[in-house]
Formats: sequence, structure tokens, C-alpha cells
Amino acid sequence: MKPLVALALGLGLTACGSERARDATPGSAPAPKIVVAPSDTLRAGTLRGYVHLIGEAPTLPPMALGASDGCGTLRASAPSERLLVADTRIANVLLRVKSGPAASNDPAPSEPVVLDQRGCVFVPHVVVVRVGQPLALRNSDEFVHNVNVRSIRNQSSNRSIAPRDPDVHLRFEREERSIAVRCDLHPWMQAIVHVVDTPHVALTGSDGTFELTGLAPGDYEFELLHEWLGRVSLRATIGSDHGVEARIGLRVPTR
Ligand SMILES: [Cu+2]
Repeated sequence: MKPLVALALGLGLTACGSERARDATPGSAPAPKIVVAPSDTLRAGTLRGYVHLIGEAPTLPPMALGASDGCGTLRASAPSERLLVADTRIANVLLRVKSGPAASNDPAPSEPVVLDQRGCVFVPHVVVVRVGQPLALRNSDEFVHNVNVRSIRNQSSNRSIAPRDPDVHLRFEREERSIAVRCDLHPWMQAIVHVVDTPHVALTGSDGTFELTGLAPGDYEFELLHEWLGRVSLRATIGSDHGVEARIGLRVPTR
């Protein structure tokens, strides 16, 4: 008989004030709806699931592209990237292990994570980089851009990158979530960098899904963080003989 796996459902909203306020972090959020269940079809050590929006997705104002230089000739505006929802599924939700048993401690990859400036927006809008892993700042446009990395726990950086300049590589020495990145020349250009020191981290894709693998058995607390929807805690016990599925429903904050 299969041993019972205890699943702890943890709902915890951490109001934004628990960390220093910054413009890329969300405000407090209403209670999420979280369902966690064991799955025989998932490999042991796996947490898989998706993040969805409960209620109607708000329409955020589009980004107006300024016409003062070449960017304005590309297009007049671009959709807001602060909340990307498709068929209720939410992209760009960070999921990481906040606490739990020791698991994989793989060294940070030497392959850089690329943060490009293309079409006068940052691509992608959110990136995750490990402590020590290079972040390659790139300009694929025919216009000069600037990358202002407003770090609090790491060294801040403010560099201009001309067309066809080589990538600028940054490294971060400490964990830090929600580092705001801006182009000072084009104020609508905004991105977010999350720096983590664990390989057990995921960012939801456009279908809202995530998957963490290689988790050692035991009790975990995971943190979910979204730029606009807030921060949520998820507690789950990872068993030794099968995986765990999670469905996380986030609600639109009252502002
Ligand atoms: Cu720019």
C-alpha cells in the first residue's frame, strides 16, 4: 500500500511592506485559491501546476511609445506587459523554494540569461538569473538604449548601449527579487530581474504553467511572486514516490 503523503495547504499573503517598497513590487493581494494534490502520473520530486486569474482580467493602459526618436516610428503603442493573461492563465509568475529540505545545489550556469532591447521594449519582460550567473544586456535595435538596473541589495548599474555594441554582462552577488530595470531614454521600457540562489525556480510561461523537479522529500514553503498580483505562499509536502500538482488562483487586487 502506498504510504500516505501529507499535503499541507498553505495560504499566505505577504503584504508588500515586508520588503522594502519598490516600484516593481506588487501591493497586498486578496486571498488566493490554492489546490494541492498528489499525482501518480508525476515523477517523485516534481511540483507541477499552473497559475490562473480568478475574476475578470483588468485592462491595463497600453504603453505609449514616444515619437521623439526612432522608437515612435515603429508603432504608436504596445500592450502593457505588467499583467499577461491568456485564457485565465497568468504568465511571468515567479515560483521558488523559500524553505525546505536540502536539495540540488547545482552551481549557477555559466550560460548568460539574455535581456534584449528589441522593438523598443525589453524582451523578455521578466528574467530569472542565478547568483553569479551572467545577465547579458543586449540592444538589437537601431537606436541607442540605456539600461538602468535599480538594484537595492546588489550593485546598481546604468549603461548606454548603442546599436551593434557587444552585450554588457552583469553578475549579481546576492539574492534579490523584483529588481526594476528601465531605459531612461524611453520611459515605457521596463523589465524585472529576479536573482535567486537555488536551481529550484520557475517562471510561468504564457500558458501559466510551471514545473519544479528534483525536490528532495519533505515539507516545503514556496513563494509565488507576480509584478501586479502580489506575493503568495504555498506549502506542500513532497513525497518520496510520486509528484504533486498545484493549481493557484490569484485574484485581482483592489487598488
Ligand atoms: Cu530605450
